Amino acid sequence: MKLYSNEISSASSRVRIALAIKGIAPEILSVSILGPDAENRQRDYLALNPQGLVPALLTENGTLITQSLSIVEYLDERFPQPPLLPADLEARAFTRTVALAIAAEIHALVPPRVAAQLGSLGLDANAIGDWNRHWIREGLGAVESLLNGRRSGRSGRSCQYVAGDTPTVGDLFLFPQAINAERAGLPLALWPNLAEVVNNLRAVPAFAENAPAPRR
Ligand SMILES: N[C@@H](CCC(=O)N[C@@H](CS)C(=O)NCC(=O)O)C(=O)O
Repeated sequence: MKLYSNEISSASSRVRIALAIKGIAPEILSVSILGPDAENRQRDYLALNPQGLVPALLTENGTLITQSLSIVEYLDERFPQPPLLPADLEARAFTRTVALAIAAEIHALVPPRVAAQLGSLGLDANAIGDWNRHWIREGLGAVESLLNGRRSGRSGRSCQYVAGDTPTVGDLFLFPQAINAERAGLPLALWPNLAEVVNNLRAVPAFAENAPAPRR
């Protein structure tokens, strides 16, 4: 397998964490995503992945799988141990809810292509930073409420990670987004339940070693 990825990309980080948890090391092909010459917007990459995004996983059969949640679930079904989805049906739904609350409601509003478009409409770097912080703060505030309900809900006991005492897909999506929130100037102390989960994840090597790199 080959993974098209970028070191600063939080969506790529989700997949790299999943691969590390599974103990799989495909060839990693770096695709640049910033600036006018970004490789993800070049004809060659668009011919492979018409969405022009990373991550993308090329299987041994030559099939390209895009969208981080699809890639993570493909890896989980193909390499079932250790599982990235909880056995409990409601916990499975919950961890996917957290993943999508991040991928669809936060990340989709703050990637480089959105910043570039805002810039072309006249927003300066400060205004774009405010835009990013707004959506991250609002989105992670909602995730905090979800985690609060989950951790002190029906079972009455809190769990170490998003949906239990082993990391699941929601953790793969939460961790990179939380790291980027801190880098954008939003301290995790704003969200105590989320901060506790993220601090637990920092101690897991698969997470610590595959966090998105800072932008230079
Ligand atoms: N929903 C996609 C999002 C992928 C995505 O937006 N990736 C970013 C990097 S984190 C990217 O390729 N950005 C390029 C751009 O915005 O031009 C997924 O989960 O895989």
